[in-house]
Amino acid sequence: ESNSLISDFVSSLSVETQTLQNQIDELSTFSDSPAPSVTRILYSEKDVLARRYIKNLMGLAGLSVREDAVGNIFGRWIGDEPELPPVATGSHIDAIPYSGKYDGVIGVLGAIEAINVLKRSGFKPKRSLEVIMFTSEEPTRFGISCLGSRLLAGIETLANNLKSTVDGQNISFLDAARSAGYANDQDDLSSVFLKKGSYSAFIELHIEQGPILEEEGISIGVVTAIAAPASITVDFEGNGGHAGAALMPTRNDAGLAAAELALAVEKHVLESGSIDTVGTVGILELHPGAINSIPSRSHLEIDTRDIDEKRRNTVIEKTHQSATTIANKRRVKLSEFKIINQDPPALSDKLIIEAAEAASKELNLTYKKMISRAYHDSLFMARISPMGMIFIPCYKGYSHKPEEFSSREDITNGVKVLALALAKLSLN
Ligand code: HGY
Ligand code: MN
Ligand code: MN
Ligand code: MN
Repeated sequence: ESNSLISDFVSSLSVETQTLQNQIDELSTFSDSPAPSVTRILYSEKDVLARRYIKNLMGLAGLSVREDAVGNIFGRWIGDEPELPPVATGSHIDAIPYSGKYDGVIGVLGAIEAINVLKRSGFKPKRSLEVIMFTSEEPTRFGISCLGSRLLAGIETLANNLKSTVDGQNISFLDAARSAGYANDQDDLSSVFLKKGSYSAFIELHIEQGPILEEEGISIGVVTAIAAPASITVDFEGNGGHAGAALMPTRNDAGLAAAELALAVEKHVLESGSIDTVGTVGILELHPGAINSIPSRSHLEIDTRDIDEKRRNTVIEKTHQSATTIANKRRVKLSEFKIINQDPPALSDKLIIEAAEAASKELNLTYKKMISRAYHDSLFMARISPMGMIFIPCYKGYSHKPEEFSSREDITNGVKVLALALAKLSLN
């Protein structure tokens, strides 16, 4: 009896794919770089327009909308037992420079559509269902990844540091937040903190940002763990000088120190002995940046991750040693070696993994358990709630570049699995 009920319910789930695709396309127009790339930086005018777009869709879905002091946006579908901790889902819509239009967006627009799918099917939630649009998952403006979800997870040091944090144009975090209409009445951001147990489950839908699902022809990824991310900023200082007149033995070239450290990062990552260790120098700036002026200052930002936290920390230690050795050898000053974040990995909750697996099976979709090498807001939601993630394939695993793409079919599958998993978790 219940099996046929379930199969009737499952077959009643219908996604308005064209509408969702139109929304993905429309949201991507709120960008500071030309299509097909997307650039949407925290609290920028395009970010504010995109936020308004999301709030409007939440309203149309019948959700009650609230925003917190840093602009995390919550859309809640009140359930029959509203006093129980709700089930939450969500992701981010900020986009790093010249990236794509699916990273994060699938987990926000797709989540709102999953709510609409359930409403259209006549489903009645027991636990309320809440869609969260997290503020600033990307580190672009203030150098801090998952800023909104770190605050929701109650990270005090971050709340304090943000009072004195400025961006590359020397605009303070609080001024930037206020320019977007947030943080008006307070410097104290602890109002953002959520208590542990605020949600009975948090599950995020996201593109894989890797090639595995597409290569293996599998429709759904059920994430079992999220790799441990870390980021470091480094500054070197030398004398600089004239590119023609300063002879080589007299130089202390901050640019070459940076170049040597970048290669040292690659060396320390490769000597970890595991394919799961990665390291990237995505930012390398030289001052004054003139062809005929020896760099007097250099600034690098290093991103290193591993599913094994100890191995990742070894890379950080070795990189610090190399920075000191290189500075001495080249007679430059290591004026900054600052670890911005050094986070542990997070494990998904068994019950949420099971809900995503059961949903995939009932929808006759192939699925695979896998780790997430990219970080997500789920990494920090895991500190205050049982966490899980659902992946959909993306073209050649491309992400953080304009060629990022997921097919309508894969997006539809992901939204259906999310809707069914949310229904199961809501009735728990
Ligand atoms: O970098 C990351 O892992 C995420 O996509 N921002
Ligand atoms: Mn990203
Ligand atoms: Mn993302
Ligand atoms: Mn610096």
